[in-house]
Amino acid sequence: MKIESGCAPMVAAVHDLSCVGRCALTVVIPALAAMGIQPVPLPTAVLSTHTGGYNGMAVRDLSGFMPECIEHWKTLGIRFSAVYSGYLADVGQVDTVRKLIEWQKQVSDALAVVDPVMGDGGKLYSAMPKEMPEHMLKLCSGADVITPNLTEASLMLGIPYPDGPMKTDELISMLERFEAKAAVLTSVTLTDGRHVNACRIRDTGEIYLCAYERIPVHFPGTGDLFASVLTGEMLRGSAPQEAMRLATAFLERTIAESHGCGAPVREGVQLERALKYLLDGSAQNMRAEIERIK
Ligand code: PXL
Repeated sequence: MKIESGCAPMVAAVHDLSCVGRCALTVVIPALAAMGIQPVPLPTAVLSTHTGGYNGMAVRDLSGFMPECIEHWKTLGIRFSAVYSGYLADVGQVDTVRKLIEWQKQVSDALAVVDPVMGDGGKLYSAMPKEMPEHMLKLCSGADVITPNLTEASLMLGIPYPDGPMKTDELISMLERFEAKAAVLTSVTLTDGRHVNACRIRDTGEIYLCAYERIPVHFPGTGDLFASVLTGEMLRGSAPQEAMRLATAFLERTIAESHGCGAPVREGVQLERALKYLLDGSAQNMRAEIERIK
């Protein structure tokens, strides 16, 4: 899908609004906007902070608000170029997103990007309902692009989280179990020592790897930022593997520049400094190699 006219394409961004900690809508909105895309948020919940590294959050689940919001949009005849979902606060929201995608596929052939945000480090996020993975898997099956990390992929497929580096064959068979048109799996360590993101194109069976230098610090929100840049780049007309390459290069740089800046890790990456790379297009020139392995 190309950006054809001077008008910015609209993306329905279905994520939570975590006030503190730079994740979900607080990174999705600026990243998409910097790439020339109008983000239209559909908030799934409002939280005083994200749930990784803070306790005692104030939370409002917006499951009731979401369908009302969509009903209003229907009366306005809004057309999105993409529906892009992330953290859902309750299993009932999965159905709301499914219906939003169905509607937008009908009226504007929207791209459906599902980032099945549920966990990291082999575990579900603390506030995530235990039964979310099975529901999220169904949502992923109907998507054009999915972007699970290794934890989320393992949870959805009902297999143990790999406790060490993976063989390429294991990675391939994992990717082949997803039904989405393109599956982008993030944060994989291979037995040859490389850290990679991987992408499989369902219809051709092609699989691509993009290696990056891993810094041993885990900033929250990096998955959200990755999926946002990938979505933005696909709306500029790039293939999933090329969008993965750009998102990988941008995240590698952003994490490197955020590391050691002195701010607490739980507050996320220094996005305010990195946004310029998306605004001026220099992220496009950042080096990252893609390798086709199948
Ligand atoms: O970055 C993923 C994310 C999104 N939303 C909430 C979270 C997290 C990760 O911890 O807690 C509320």
